[in-house]
Amino acid sequence: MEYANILVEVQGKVGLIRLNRPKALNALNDELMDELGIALQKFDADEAIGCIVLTGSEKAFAAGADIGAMAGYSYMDAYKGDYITRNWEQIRRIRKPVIAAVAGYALGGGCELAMMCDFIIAADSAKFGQPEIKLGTIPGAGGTQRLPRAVSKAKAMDLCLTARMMDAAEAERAGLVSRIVAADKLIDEAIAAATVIAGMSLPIVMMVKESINRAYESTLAEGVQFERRLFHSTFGTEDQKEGMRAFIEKRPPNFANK
Ligand code: CO8
Repeated sequence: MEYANILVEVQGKVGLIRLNRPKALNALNDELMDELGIALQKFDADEAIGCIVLTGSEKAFAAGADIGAMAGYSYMDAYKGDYITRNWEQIRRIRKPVIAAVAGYALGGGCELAMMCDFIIAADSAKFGQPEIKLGTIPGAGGTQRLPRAVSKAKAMDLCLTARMMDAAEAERAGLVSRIVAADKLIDEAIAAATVIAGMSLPIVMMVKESINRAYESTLAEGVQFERRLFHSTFGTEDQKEGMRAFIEKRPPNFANK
């Protein structure tokens, strides 16, 4: 399929999606989000893909939802048409891991999109923020919900109320990003991390993702119980047999993804 707002390629077992509206710093409009949803779904369904990387340009992961597209909306436009918001949840339905590789601006909806991914690798040039308050609106894709879970209430309040940007070092200290890499190595490092993941057993990878995400939706006791049941279920897979046998035989595992 031809996309107008994203670029899609495959590197080994990794699906790479680049947001590609350079003139608007990858501002996120419905067309882009529709294409992103389709590309993510295709990689999720593709047995040759084990992990997905989502990135932007050197200057911007994404500078937010498209302000020009939504500036004139009435309440009824936004509510009835579900414009802007209708296709943002697609990424949460993806069962394979999605890594956000962020360089430059990740603002507003761009920061929210990065936070919807499973983890964020940041270039040293990355800047995160929720500046919606300056536009007379508030974050609408989880900024007030995922940010406090990721970085604490204090920092989330600070960012959302002052609209200031947080650089990569602060974002790593705060726990928003898992690692920082040199900007010119961002894609290589993200692909390398994704390739490591894609070399694991896919069903077990999916269980890890499901179980960690459950931590956000349950009490600790429920989450631990959920994890225990998934742990037990791994003993019904061929890959657990292969993984443990390979360890005992002092060789790398060769997972069958079963
Ligand atoms: N929307 C539309 N166009 C944008 C956006 C945007 N968010 N950001 C930048 N652009 C455009 C600019 O208008 C400009 O276009 P043009 O050249 O035609 O004038 C081009 O990109 C380059 O931008 P600048 O000239 O401003 O570049 P600078 O390097 O001077 O500044 C900044 C870069 C600081 C990133 C600046 O562009 C900026 O502040 N952008 C807006 C950031 C922002 O406010 N983001 C939040 C948007 S609201 C939002 O995201 C709500 C999310 C709700 C999601 C709900 C879905 C479920």
